[in-house]
Amino acid sequence: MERLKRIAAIHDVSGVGKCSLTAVLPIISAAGVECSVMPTAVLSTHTGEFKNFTFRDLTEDMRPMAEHWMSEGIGFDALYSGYLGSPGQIEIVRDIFATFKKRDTLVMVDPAMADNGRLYSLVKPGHVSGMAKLCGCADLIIPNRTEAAFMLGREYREGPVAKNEVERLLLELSDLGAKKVVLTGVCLKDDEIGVACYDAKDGSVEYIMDARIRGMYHGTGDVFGAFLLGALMRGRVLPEAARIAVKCTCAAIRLTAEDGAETKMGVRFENVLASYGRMCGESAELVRI
Ligand code: PXL
Repeated sequence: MERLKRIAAIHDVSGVGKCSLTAVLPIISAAGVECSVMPTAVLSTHTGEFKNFTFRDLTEDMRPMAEHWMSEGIGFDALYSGYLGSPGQIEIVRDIFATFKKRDTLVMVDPAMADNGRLYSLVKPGHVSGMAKLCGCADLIIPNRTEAAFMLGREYREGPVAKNEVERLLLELSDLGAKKVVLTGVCLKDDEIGVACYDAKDGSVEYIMDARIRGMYHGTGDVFGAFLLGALMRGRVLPEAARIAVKCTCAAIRLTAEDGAETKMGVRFENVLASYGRMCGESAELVRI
């Protein structure tokens, strides 16, 4: 039997709204990969569109959790960070990467802090530069266009962008230190949305696009990141994993649009998990019961 891969997901728990760990955990599991978690905070909901949410900071627990994992000899095939509550947490995550990264460990950073031209409501000064530094410790980063603009000190413009502009962003993002970049929210034509994948090893750029559905759907960055990492852990190369992740994320958005649910409640990824599991798994791992 193939060894079960294990990743550590370092994100918050937003109780309602299907982002961060409530999305990452089921998706990574559906890929047939073990998902260990380090919750950075517990909130009643995510911070977008909801008001009066609770926020319990877990910064104090992060180093002791990592130390315990070390003392138990626990290792990970990938380390995946997402929404972090403060610049202090970003520093702790950098140390955790340095401690747990081995030769074959994939470090994936989603600098989850902004969307649609704006920083998330709790993001404070120092967060953007801290995230840019954290991206420098990663093998793969997956910013959206707003996060890319903030980290590079560039202006964010809505709507379609030219390929040469996307490719300049990819190069500058890679200069932060990560060899591989997947830029999300890329729109070349008005009716399409997708991602651009860059690999500094050979300079390759691949665009993976799907039909665009209008509206601002929450948690899509986290859902995409989890679909991507699960497929990577199951041996898919980056463009192939990105193709799976775009397909599954767009399918979940389409289902949400058809269902008419409030966009702040997150996307209907649940109905996509079975197909995703099939896309990730070789037949040998699809245990029939
Ligand atoms: O990555 C999305 C996300 C995760 N966690 C929290 C958030 C958001 C987006 O708003 O507020 C707490």
